[in-house]
Amino acid sequence: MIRAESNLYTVMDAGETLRCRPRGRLRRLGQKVLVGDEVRFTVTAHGEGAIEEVLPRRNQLTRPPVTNVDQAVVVLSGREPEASLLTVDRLLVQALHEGLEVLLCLNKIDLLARGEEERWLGPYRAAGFPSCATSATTGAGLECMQAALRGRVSVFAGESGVGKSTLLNALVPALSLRTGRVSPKTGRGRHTTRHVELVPVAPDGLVADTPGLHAVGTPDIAPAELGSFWPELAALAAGCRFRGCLHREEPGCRVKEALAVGALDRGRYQRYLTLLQEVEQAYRRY
Ligand SMILES: Nc1nc2c(ncn2[C@@H]2O[C@H](COP(=O)(O)OP(=O)(O)OP(=O)(O)O)[C@@H](O)[C@H]2O)c(=O)[nH]1
Ligand SMILES: [Mg+2]
Ligand SMILES: [Zn+2]
Repeated sequence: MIRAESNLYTVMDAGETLRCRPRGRLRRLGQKVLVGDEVRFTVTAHGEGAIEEVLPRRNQLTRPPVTNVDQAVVVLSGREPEASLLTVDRLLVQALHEGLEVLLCLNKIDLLARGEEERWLGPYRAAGFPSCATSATTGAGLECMQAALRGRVSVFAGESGVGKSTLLNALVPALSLRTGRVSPKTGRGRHTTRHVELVPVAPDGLVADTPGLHAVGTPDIAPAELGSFWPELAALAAGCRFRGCLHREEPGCRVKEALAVGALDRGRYQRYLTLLQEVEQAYRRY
C-alpha cells in the first residue's frame, strides 16, 4: 500500500495502482493499514479493491510512519545548509539500529569546490558506507541514486533544506512535491513536507518523502552496543584486549591504536564519543 487518504488506500501491484477500501473485518480487529504494508486484496465492483489482509511486517518506522522499509537515504549538503555531521551520524545510527541499510547522499555538489566532495564523503566511504554525490538542480549523480534505489523501499532522512524533495522531483519527473526555500537569514530550510507517500522510482523501487529531521534524539542503545553502529570501529573491536571495550580509555584498544597512526577519521571518532556520553547519561537514568 503506497498511499492513504482517510479510508481510501492506493495499492500497487505489478506496476498498476488500485484504489482500495479495507474490509470492515480489519477495522473491527483494530488492524491498521499503513503505508508500506503488503496486503492481500480482491477486486470489487467499479474497479475498486478490498483489502482482505495485512501481511506480517518486517519493520515499522514511526517517523515517517512507513513499514517494510529496506533502506534509509541520509541526505546532507556541504553548503546551504552546511551539514551537521553529528546529525548525520545520529541518523546513521538510528537507521542501522532500525535494521535498515543506509546510503549517504551528498547533495548540492554544484555549490562545492573541487575536492570538497571527498572531504565530506571520504570518512564515510572509508567506513564502508555506500554513497552518491548529487546535484538535484544540475542532475549530476542522479544515475548513482537510480541504481541505489532500484528494487527496494527507501526513506529519505536529513536536515531540512538539504534538498530531499528536490532530489525526489528530479528522480521522479512526474512528481511535484513541495520544496522549500532556504532562509537567507539562517541558511537553514523550513520543513515543508507534511504527508507520507511511497512513490515509484527506478525499476521496482519505492521511495517515501519524509519530513526532514531537525534533530533526532539520543539513540536507545546500550553504551557497549553503540560501537557496533560505527562499522570502522566494529571492524577493529574484536582485536581490543577487553570484550565490551568502549574504545575510550581502555588499554590494548585497537581503535585507539588505529587513531594514533591516522588510520581512522578523528571526526567520526569524536562524534562516537559524544554520542557515547549521551547514551551513558540516558542509560544511568534507568
Ligand atoms: N544549488 C542547489 N540547490 C538545491 C539543490 N537541491 C535542492 N536545492 C534547493 O534547496 C532548497 C531546499 O530544498 P528542498 O528539496 O525543499 O529540501 P528538503 O530537504 O526537502 O527540506 P524539508 O522538506 O524542509 O525537510 C530549495 O530552494 C531547492 O531548490 C542542489 O542540488 N543544488
Ligand atoms: Mg522536503
Ligand atoms: Zn577498543
